[in-house]
Amino acid sequence: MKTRVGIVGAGPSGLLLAQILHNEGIPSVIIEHRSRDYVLERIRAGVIEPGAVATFVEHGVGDRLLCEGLPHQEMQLRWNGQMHRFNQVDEDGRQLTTYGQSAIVRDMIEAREAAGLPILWNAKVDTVEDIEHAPRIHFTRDGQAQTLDCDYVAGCDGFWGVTRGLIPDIDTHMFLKEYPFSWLGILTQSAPNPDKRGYAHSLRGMAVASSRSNTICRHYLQVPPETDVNAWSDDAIWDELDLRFADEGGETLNRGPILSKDVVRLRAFFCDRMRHGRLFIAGDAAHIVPPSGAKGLNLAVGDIRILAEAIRRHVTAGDSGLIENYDATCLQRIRSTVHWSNRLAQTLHIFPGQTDFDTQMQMTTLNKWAHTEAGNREFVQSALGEPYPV
Ligand code: RFL
Repeated sequence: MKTRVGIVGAGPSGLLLAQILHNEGIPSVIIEHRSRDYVLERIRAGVIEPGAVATFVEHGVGDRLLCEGLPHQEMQLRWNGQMHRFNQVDEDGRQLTTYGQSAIVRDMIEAREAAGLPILWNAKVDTVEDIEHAPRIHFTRDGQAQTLDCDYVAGCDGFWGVTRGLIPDIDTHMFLKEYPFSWLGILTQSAPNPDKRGYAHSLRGMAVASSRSNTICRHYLQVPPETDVNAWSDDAIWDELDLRFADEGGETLNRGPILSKDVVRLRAFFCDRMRHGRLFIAGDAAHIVPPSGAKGLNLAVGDIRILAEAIRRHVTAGDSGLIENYDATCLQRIRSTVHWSNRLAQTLHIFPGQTDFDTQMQMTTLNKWAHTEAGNREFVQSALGEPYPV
């Protein structure tokens, strides 16, 4: 098999890259380890920056997002048992949109299938040879070893993928932080509470209440890192959410059947080398941010815009400028987004051994974001995301 761009992974990064390349008339093949159903059912991101929404719309996969996405004009953050409303619309009217990542992934898979373009499901990439000159991707499908020859390889295979490890000395280019806690997440069939949303800073640990639609919610609890999801009964999860969201009004969260439960470890990492020869890594393969910032998918969109444009310039005009500057261009946005996400995580969570002094410092930051003009502007701009360089 042969193509122009071999894409490893059918997550949001790989699918968006394939879509943009297709619109530019550049052929690609996506190789995905998991089944179509597995990829469609993976529950993840929900908060999308205006620049990412515009990117999906511009490339023909944003119609449903525009119709069904929920505008997100304010965020609620509570501490000391009091709710504070944060404006999330800037002076140009830009705002965030809530739309599940699985819905975006579905929209992009359906667009690709409607165009009759290839996604190889259940195909695990093992390695890539001759990365510097004529890349050949080796993968296993249905127990059979196969290869794909291409001019460029896009490593869109997430944090646990193989492509990052193909960049020489990558360990010395990686910056990693493991947070001393996890998030226990639940997907529930329940109506959102208009005044019990957003983040709760509580001495019991942070909590999040968010909605996917008018009948489906996604809530999280900060829990110790090695938490067994089965150790928490459904009632215990609801009770703990209510304790962390407690305020004077006494309102509790609307309860309903818990459709799924999971625990994710919080970490942040990025690497300052994202390219080797004709291999480029993007999205979660190159960086992870703690989910409190809701930035992972949005960062991936930034990388993919740059990568697609770099390949387009090289293919159509032989211009290798952006290819050579791929990591430096991506890193401008990555560094500041990792910085913001880490700051938010440090301010919202309760850390082991946290003292009253530490808690006072967190509240000073929260008060500044909520109640000063400069603090609020910083908060809104960081939440809405920086402009894309390309
Ligand atoms: P993905 O989504 O991990 O996809 C990688 C794909 O590569 C496949 N793969 C392979 N395929 C072939 N061969 C191999 N050897 C392979 N190894 C792996 C995998 O099966 C998979 O299909 O990475 P991608 O595309 O870069 O997308 C990144 C986003 O998924 C991620 O950043 C977001 O989900 C992060 N995130 C959020 N981002 C936001 O922008 N807004 C949010 O509100 C938001 N909420 C979240 C989140 C992530 C969360 N978790 C999972 C910690 C909430 C949570 C709880």
